[in-house]
Amino acid sequence: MSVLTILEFPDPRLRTRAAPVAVFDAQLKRLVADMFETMYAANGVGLAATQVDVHQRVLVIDMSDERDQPLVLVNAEIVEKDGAQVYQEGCLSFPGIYADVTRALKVKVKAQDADGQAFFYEAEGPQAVAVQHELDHLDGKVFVDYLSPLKRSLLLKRLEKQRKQAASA
Ligand code: GNR
Ligand code: NI
Repeated sequence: MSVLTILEFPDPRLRTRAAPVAVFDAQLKRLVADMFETMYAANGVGLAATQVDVHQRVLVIDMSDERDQPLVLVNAEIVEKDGAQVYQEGCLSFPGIYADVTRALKVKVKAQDADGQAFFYEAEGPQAVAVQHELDHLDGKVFVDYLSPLKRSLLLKRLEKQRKQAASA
């Protein structure tokens, strides 16, 4: 297993739309294992393959405090959504930047596991936020896309400033 490099905004590769997984082979299982290792190493609650420059519809989530509830969704599609919630989001591709985003409160997804077995998964609250945030990455979308232009430019300036400070420290 390996910790992979996470692409950071404004890397244009984050705008790539991922293709469906067609072959459920050892290479896919290796990708999933590496994505979990990368997510845990970065203390993230989710990771989309897009963020590690693999443009296939694979996402991993673990919202548990104990970091022992790995969930992998391959070729996930939202089939139902309900309600709304505002949640303060962060993203491993925007280190140190947080902003409130409004999303559905509940989602039901149809997905496949790493063996290609289809299943339904229902999430509510923070879990539902994570699923929607990761699915957006697979479509080349990031959380700051939901903000007003003013708020977005403020946060992106802050990101630049933090990077400069980190580089000179
Ligand atoms: O680690 C993460 N935390 C987080 C917090 C609030 C809302 C969404 C997230 S996902 C993020 C990891 C990440 O960037 N996944 O794409
Ligand atoms: Ni993210």
